[in-house]
Amino acid sequence: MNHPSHRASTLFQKAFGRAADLMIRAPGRVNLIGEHTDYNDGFVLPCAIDYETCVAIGLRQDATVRVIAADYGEERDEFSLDDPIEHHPDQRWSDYIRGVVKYLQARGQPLRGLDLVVSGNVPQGAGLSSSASLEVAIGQAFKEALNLDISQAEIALNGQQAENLFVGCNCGIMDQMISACAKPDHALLLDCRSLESRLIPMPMDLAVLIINSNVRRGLVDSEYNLRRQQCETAARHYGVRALRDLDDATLEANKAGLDEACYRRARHIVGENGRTLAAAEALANGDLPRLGTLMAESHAAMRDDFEITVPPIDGLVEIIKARIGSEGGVRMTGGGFGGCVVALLRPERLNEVIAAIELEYQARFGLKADSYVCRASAGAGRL
Ligand code: GAF
Repeated sequence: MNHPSHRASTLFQKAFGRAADLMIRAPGRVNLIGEHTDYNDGFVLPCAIDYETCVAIGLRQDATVRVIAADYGEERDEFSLDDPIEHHPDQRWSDYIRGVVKYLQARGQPLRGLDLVVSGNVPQGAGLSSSASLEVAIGQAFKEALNLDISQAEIALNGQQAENLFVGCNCGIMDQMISACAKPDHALLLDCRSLESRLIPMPMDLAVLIINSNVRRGLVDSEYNLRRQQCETAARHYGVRALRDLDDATLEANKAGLDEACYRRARHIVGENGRTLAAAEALANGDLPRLGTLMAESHAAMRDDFEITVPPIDGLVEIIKARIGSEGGVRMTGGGFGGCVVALLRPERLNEVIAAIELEYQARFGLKADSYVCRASAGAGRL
């Protein structure tokens, strides 16, 4: 009843006095391993989740785009495709729509106006890519409604371009790619340089548990940008195009003269790329002990070398790890400084793990966590 597709279609009928012509959805994501590797041309292993942004769409014959944000007090935006697309003076959510449309136009896509109602249930500010799912949803809406000749990868790149150049957040390509290209019950091993990917089936007897720490994320953008700069500094120091091209031996042999923090950032990236490739194999083989070890190493590197975790997140990982044992793994997921932890575990352990979180997390950190049991879902498409 309260699903975003229902909210969007009901509001469309109420606001525009007719039924929507079509509906589309685009999911959020959880990254299983491979953190901050995407903008270093490296590897990531995300899956889409069954939390999504939905758009109810009405066709128009003119160049006007009208949008209603169901979850933002039904605020409205309206702009014309015949005028240069600028920022909305005070509605930040509008930038995601306007940016995506602006760059679709810049790619030479033949656009016409649409009526859109948007609603989503991806937790916002939790590191589960609510922004990317919105960008991809809008790109997909135009693709499906106007039969645009545009690939899913290009929808993703267009969304990233909007986020980088119009919204002003310097993200990599992971979130938009998984939202646009995911397949149900699979994770996606993505090479962020070539954009080649390999689908990795999720074992049937493996549950995906996401726990939102509900830590208010501060300084995310500035710390994110700082990590990017430090990685670029390290790549320049080693004389490689991106840290993707650095190996362990060179990392150690040529570190003299590199700032200590930049060296540790590079050490995380080099290790994380190897761990991500190994984790894809472990997942494909259903090797949960190996997967657990790799996820633990990933978390430790994010905590000690990349320095993007916070104490409540480290605490959540400890609480969960103690319950999972060697049959699965747990680590922080996403950009860092709060947000979520992801655990891969046997379904029969879910109740015990969730109960332990409820008991121990609040007692230790004075915060209440939210747990989501997710299914690896499909990428953007029609509903
Ligand atoms: C955020 C960014 F948007 C991604 O591109 C990625 O860098 C991630 O942080 C960290 O792995 O989600």
